[in-house]
Amino acid sequence: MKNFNEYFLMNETDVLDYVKEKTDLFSDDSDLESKEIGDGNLNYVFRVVDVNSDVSVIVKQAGEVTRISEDMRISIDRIRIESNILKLQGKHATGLVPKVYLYDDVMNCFLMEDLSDHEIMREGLLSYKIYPKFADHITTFMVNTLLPTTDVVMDHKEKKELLKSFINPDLCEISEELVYTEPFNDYNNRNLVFEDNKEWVEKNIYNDSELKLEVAKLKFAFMNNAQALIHGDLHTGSVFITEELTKVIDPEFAFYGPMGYDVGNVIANLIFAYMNGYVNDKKEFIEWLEKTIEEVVDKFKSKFVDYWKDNVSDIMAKEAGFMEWYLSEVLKDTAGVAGLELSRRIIGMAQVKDITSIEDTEYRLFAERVCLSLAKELIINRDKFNEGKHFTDKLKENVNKYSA
Ligand code: SR1
Ligand code: MG
Repeated sequence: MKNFNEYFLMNETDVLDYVKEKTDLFSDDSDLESKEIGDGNLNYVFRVVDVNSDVSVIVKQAGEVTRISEDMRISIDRIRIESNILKLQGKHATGLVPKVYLYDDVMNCFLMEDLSDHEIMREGLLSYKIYPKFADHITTFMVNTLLPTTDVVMDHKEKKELLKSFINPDLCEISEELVYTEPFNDYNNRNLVFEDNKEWVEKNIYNDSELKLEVAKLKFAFMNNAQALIHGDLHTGSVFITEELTKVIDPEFAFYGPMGYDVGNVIANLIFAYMNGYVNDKKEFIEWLEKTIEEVVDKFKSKFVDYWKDNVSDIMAKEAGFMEWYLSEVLKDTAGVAGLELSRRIIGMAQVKDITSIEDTEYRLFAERVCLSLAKELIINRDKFNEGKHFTDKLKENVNKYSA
């Protein structure tokens, strides 16, 4: 048996020895099996189960290169960030994230609650499943994890300490490149544009200088607005879900940034599911998504206001009109980021199955152009999206435009 005093990348067998050595979760007569189940772009995820008792655990380990590309070397410190933020989010939003059992700074891994009775939300959405409680759960998660980490609520010195411990340069660089830069110029020559859409993207995205100026403004806000401790990658692949329960996972991109980054990501990824449902004629599904997109915005706003009123601590933040101004800035960022996420998942290197699984070329082009045209409006006119309906009206307007 290997010892675990020096870092190496574990395989399925190593993980069995690891959990026996490091935890008392399993009894001596346990019969353990392990399987690598990770399907993300970065890390390795193992499920270990005792076939006799059904007790199980997840082991997540960071490798020194990413799974999506061996050329991308990123700090394995991301696993410390992920396990620490999960613990913090568990305090602020109890029941909405998995429990963390152990963090190991040598093996750069952590152990957490197994959620195998849940399903990755993107997969469920690809089977047109409806999750009636999602909007309520995700807005509680966002308000309860974002607002308490701001200067509005927190002691300012404590906030700065927290900010220091969540400095995450490598992962931020990935977002700065993949979200805020490459989709608009392909300067690293690794965008994955659907062949039949190349000319359209060239003309309508790469050559639109008004759009690129607005993206530049958003990029510098992402890098400089240390507003809240954000999840940093809140798409539907970062959510484990059932009809009743929602658990947010994979916060390795967490850092102090603009809170609209999280809200905008949620909205954009619901729009991808909507477009997939639309081209596959799933009426009930897209009606639920339309309502859900609206509720994500509107419930976020009302819960934000309630949380603010109960918890604001900074004396200047209590000035009349300040909360309204602050929230309108968050909503502006939300719209801008929704537009960025819609763009980068269609043009950039990290794509989403909701769109890439559309086999019919005409439908795929339709879905892509609706998303990209909507994206441009969200980015350029981001101050005009401050209610849920503003998002769905524009979505439907673009659907109608390209259906014609
Ligand atoms: C190199 S990682 C590519 C993407 O996967 C993650 O989930 C993030 O969204 C990142 O941008
Ligand atoms: Mg992830």
